[in-house]
Amino acid sequence: MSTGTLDTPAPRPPLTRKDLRADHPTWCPGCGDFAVLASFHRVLEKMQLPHERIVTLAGIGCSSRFPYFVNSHGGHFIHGRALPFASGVSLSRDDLHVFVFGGDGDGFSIGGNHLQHAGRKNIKMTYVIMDNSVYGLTKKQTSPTSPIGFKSKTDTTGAFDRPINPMNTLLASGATFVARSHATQVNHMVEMFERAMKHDGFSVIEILSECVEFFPGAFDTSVPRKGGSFVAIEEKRGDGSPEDANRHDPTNLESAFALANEQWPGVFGVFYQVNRPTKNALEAGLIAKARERTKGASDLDLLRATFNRLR
Ligand SMILES: Cc1ncc(C[n+]2csc(CCOP(=O)(O)OP(=O)(O)O)c2C)c(N)n1
Ligand code: SF4
Repeated sequence: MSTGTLDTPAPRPPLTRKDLRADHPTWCPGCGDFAVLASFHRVLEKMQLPHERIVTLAGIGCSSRFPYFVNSHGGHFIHGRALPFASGVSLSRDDLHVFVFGGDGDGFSIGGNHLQHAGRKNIKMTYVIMDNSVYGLTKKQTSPTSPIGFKSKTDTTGAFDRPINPMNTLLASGATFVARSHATQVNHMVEMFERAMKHDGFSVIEILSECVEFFPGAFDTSVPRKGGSFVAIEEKRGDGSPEDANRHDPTNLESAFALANEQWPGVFGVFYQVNRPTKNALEAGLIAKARERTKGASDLDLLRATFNRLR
């Protein structure tokens, strides 16, 4: 077998799920996050993305432990602050595929402001929010998606604040790919991951993922564990059939908001997907123009020139 040379590296054996696993997950037995991780390993295996091009980042929370369990570059940041870090990685290394993982608290509460900015700037990355409607790691506090009446350590007599609507929030952020899935639906999660990864822009998937310890049954009333009433969005196929008129057009923001406002838990799938220039591409264009203007000066020359101007 050829071992390759510096100029012609040896062909790499295909990546397997085993190669993609890292530490043994430490979640409670039965936690929905296990299935999200299994689906992620499956999609990486399917897409054969080399390890060195994958970056998995997270904030703090049970779901945010995700990067420990994926064999890739990765990092764990302050609660709610993974998105700014991920934005920096994505903008400086466009060749990497950046993933961010976290919970509903991390994404919609303490990190909610970052979501708005990553969305409106359309920074290239895939953000996965594992929504369990509770703060799991800190042992049962009300989260922004907890329903009214939910009894927790912060609302001992039942929550009375109106919960946010995650899909409305994600659509309003300006994200160019917005989808929802459910942790009992492995094939569906794989499909959503794959489509999000292929999207050129800020893609975000909310996955309903049960916390069996502090909010068991959060999604059971309408979506039984085995996915009995799991309803996938039917997207327009443009096949000219009469039924196509009633199918969802994911490029239509108004229809996406209408789906988001359906009775809980509504439907699952791609709510919205459009192409809009990414900040990565816009910045690259700006840098190329600057290089042209400065006749190929090095970064150091440019830095020196800037300092000299400021002096
Ligand atoms: C600045 C800051 N505030 C609060 C905390 C405490 N804290 C850690 S994780 C967490 C919430 C986790 O909930 P969520 O993001 O929904 O993730 P889950 O554990 O449910 O997956 C909180 C409040 C912290 N670590 N840092
Ligand atoms: S506390 Fe809940 S979210 Fe955290 S690992 Fe256990 S089941 Fe999962």
